[in-house]
Amino acid sequence: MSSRAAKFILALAFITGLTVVFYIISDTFHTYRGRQIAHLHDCPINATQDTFFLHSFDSTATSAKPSTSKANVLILTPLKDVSTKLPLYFEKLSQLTFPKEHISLGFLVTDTTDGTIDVLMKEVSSLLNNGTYRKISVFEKNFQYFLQHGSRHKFSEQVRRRQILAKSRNHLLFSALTDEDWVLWLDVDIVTYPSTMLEDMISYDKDVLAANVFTHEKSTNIEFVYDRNNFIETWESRKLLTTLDEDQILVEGYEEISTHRNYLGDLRDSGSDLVEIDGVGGACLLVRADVHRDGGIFPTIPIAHQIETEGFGKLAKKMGKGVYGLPNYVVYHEDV
Ligand SMILES: Nc1nc2c(ncn2[C@@H]2O[C@H](COP(=O)(O)OP(=O)(O)O)[C@@H](O)[C@H]2O)c(=O)[nH]1
Ligand SMILES: [Mg+2]
Repeated sequence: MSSRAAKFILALAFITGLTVVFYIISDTFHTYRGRQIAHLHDCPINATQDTFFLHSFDSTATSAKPSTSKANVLILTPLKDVSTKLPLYFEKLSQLTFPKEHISLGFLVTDTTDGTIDVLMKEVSSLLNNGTYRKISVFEKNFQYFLQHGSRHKFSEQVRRRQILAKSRNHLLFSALTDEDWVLWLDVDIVTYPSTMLEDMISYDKDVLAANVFTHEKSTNIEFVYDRNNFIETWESRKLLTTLDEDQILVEGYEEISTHRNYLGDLRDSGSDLVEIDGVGGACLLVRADVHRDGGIFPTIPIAHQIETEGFGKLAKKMGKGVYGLPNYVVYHEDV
């Protein structure tokens, strides 16, 4: 064989090799982009070759690009028996003006008895076909905790209910968060919010930021504060805290226990645009993703006498993070 022919064959082999490597890399990248659905059936997800890649948090410089529309946001919603609520939830999401290619969605379905998973999979499948969002992940995790929907606000059920919800949020967070800059916790039954909500809330550039959640009474249409987990400690409430047993857990909005706190809801139209708060609700809550990565989870045992989202607020403060609420940025829970 002439040396020219040998060089030609060598060059051809080199180009073929490069093409194969390129396809492997692009396929890995596509799989990582994750337009796929994972189920979490009480078993660990194994790392496969498909998910093996290096992502440097230093090179993304998460804190340097928080307020740009190039930031990536993960919207997380825990779900339980909400098949009838999903269509409106997805319709509202579709109206967000934040670029969809920078929005990931994550769901965790628990102990469902009403076909929530089937409805969710149908909604998600049509979104995947349209290639609308950056990534969509669906997980299922059952706790064998069944409660009549109408009994969910009974005082006696609160600690158990909130512990399960805390576990659900943690499982969802640990499973869905990858490289995003922000996490928006959004309950499925938050039915009215501005389409610019992500841009608006991110622009405050706070570690933890709660919108003010109101609702209407069904029969009278009277508006009132829904989420009392967005609270501010007072002199009196701090005094009460010093009298409690170490493992005693407080919950808001029950006449069985008066906590003496002030609520974000009551500061609406007070003239302040942004206030520091102590406890947070998870109905509509923006969190800098690094707060979660630094250790901010939803406690199932009391942190400063609080669990779940209020416990997260307390924990974030103890971690030195800024925890704020927006008195005049009102979103609405479905009528009650
Ligand atoms: N995965 C999961 N989601 C839950 C559970 N309980 C409630 N949810 C969801 O968590 C969010 C808040 O629950 P909800 O009952 O509306 O709380 P409330 O409005 O504060 O009474 C909603 O999106 C529910 O569908 C649970 O045990 N597991
Ligand atoms: Mg609700």
